[in-house]
Amino acid sequence: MTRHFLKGEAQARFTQDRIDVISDLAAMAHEHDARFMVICGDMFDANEVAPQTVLRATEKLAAFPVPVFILPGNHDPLNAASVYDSAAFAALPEHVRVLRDSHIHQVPGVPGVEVVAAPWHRKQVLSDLCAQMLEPLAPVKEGEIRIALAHGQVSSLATDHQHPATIDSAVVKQALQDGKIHYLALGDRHSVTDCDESGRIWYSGTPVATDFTENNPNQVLLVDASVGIDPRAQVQPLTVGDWQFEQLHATVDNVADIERLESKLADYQNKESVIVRLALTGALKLDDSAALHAMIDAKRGLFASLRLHDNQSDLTVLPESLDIDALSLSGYARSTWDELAQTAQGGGEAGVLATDTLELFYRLAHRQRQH
Ligand SMILES: [Mn+2]
Repeated sequence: MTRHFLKGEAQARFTQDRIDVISDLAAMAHEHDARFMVICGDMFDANEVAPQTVLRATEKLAAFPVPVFILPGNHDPLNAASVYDSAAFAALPEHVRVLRDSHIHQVPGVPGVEVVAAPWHRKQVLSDLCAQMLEPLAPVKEGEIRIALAHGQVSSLATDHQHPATIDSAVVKQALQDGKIHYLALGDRHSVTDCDESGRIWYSGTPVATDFTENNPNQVLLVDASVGIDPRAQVQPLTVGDWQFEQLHATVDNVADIERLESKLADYQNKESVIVRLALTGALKLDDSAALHAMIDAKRGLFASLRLHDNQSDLTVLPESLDIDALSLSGYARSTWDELAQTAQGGGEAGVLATDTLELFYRLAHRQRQH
């Protein structure tokens, strides 16, 4: 997954961590004595993912200590270009299974437990694949357990109820009541979400955070069905990933505000895996604005990414507020400064440009004086 705000080593680390999480999950499966794992779609961002990523991911899947079931989602559907038809997947051992149809699959080594799935065959679908999977199912035999896997928006949470691919919650609830399935594992939403009071319909979120919009990312769900999944599955979110996407809102009007922001930034742990987007509002004197930008520049290297979010920031710089004599400018530099200051006070597009130039000028002159 390429993130435009991640440069060089941070991007490489992010990509590798998203692969390494498979090994972390394997260790957790072992630690918690999980009997199998399900991945509910969008394991890959796209079918056109780098071959290196596929190779590295499949090698880790091959080493997984328990069976793994993979559901193709809308980002990695089973179309003509499917990543799941690549040589790397063809070479995987039997215990890693891509769910290509809605047949019932017994879980190897776990008698009486089965999975059934609704894979995506194209990027866009125009029907409720989950309802289609559930419809023909007979009730599960006494004492057996059936876990269903589906991908997409569920109607109880959907903002777009009219979309034909929306998973109808009522149909799922009926299937649970009829004993056709015991639990629906959902993918697509990157936030851990308990979708129903029955506690048997969950999104597991994403094991590694990928965006600012996610709630509860970096999780995986441990679902305990061993004591009979009725009346309520025991679902325990476990933390796995450690990437953080943080949008930091702050008002900065003076030096004290800048110091407060600096100490907030200092408080982050594992900064190399934290992506910060600053949404700043305020009116700063020119020298304070220069100090703010110098502070951000100085901290930037600590973080995976640290930048001002232009769309959500509203910083006004007050060029006339600067005590120019403090800079001891003279001659050509002084006359250039005065000219820029005049343009800045004229406002408009030229004024904004002149203010930016003054700020840069100030930072350079200030730095010069410190040396
Ligand atoms: Mn999806």
